[in-house]
Amino acid sequence: MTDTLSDPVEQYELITKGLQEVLNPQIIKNVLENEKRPLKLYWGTAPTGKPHCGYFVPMIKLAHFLKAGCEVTVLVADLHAYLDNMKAPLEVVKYRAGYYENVVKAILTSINVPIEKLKFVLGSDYQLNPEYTMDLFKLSNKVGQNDAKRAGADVVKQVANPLLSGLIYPLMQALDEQYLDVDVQFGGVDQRKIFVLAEENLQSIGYKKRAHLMNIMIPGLGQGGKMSASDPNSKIDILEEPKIVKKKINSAYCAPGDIKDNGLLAFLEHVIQPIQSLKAGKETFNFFIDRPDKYGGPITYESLDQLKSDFESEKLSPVDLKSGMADKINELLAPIKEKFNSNKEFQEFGEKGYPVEKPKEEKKVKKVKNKGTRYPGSDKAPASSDASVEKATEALDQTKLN
Ligand code: STL
Repeated sequence: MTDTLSDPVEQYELITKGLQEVLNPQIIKNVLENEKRPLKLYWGTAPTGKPHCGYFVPMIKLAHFLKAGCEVTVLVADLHAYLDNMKAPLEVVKYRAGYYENVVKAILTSINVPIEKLKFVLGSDYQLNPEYTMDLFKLSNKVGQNDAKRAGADVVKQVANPLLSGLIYPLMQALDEQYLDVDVQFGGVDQRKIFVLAEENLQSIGYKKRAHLMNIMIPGLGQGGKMSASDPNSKIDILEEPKIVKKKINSAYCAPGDIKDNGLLAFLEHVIQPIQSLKAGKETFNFFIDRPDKYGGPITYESLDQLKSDFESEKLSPVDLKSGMADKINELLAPIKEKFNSNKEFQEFGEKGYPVEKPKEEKKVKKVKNKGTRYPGSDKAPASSDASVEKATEALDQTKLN
């Protein structure tokens, strides 16, 4: 795993392997082929809720970037976590940032990726400097409110009464490319609109346009696919207990014979297979299912296509797929949990970053009697305002995140 590639064509191939989209590939090719220097690249993450198994996906790409000889920076965007509707309140954000750094390092180490060359930067370490502030003001005189709002639409939590912070967020993310001195920013395809905003505006304040690399978003465990902060069953925490992993996998949506809308098969394809291939140094797949004898007995798949085709023809049942998946995920999480258990600082970041709240009394949402629209004093139709429902849902979401 320590050997890095030196041929520009091979490097480009590995850098872009498995991605959904590449914007401005010529910027990358120029660095590799003409400037002949290591490509500088960063991935940003905002330390909000606890990281879940979806984090394996960008980690696999960080492994590729390092193997391709890139200079890789991980930005722990603490101020962004605060600017996103205060998902991370200021009192806890520095612990969450420490927690995220430990999680990223633990995941990478668990999949045999050397992390000595990986650089970690905390957003607030440079984003509060006067030069950065001045650039933010300059950019705020170039980008319109509507464009800034649209850029953040897929990333910043959308609420009834949007805060100004949601407009600052994308502008700062654009500036980060300059201040982290990179050629490329990498992120999920949910970042696309912010990436385009950066491409369209950095030059107006005298900085160069960067290339952008985008990963696919993997679906969650529920039907219809998305991992959702407010549905704990849709995702598995990086430090989840084996029993809970089993329970969540067992309740995952997994229709017999349907290989399309299936979060488990997607996880096999986009996480398990790439990790096994990374570790082996060649394309590999190995998946053991401890199937009861009466259903055909234990089986090992050495090809994902074979597994999928058996699932599609219902030779492999959801129950058996789930049992193999739960074992595999627990195997994946075991070394990460070991790191956590043997590292006092990591534990402290977890406790202080995500303090366990005393069970709160159910918040009472004031019921408004539906008197219709024609009683004295009524000005509008709605009996219960959308805003109050939004607020109540938000309060619930927040409790789950914390
Ligand atoms: C999230 C979840 C996630 C990634 C991000 C935020 C990215 C944040 C970010 C902030 C500043 C940057 C780059 C990226 O410069 O998976 O809530």
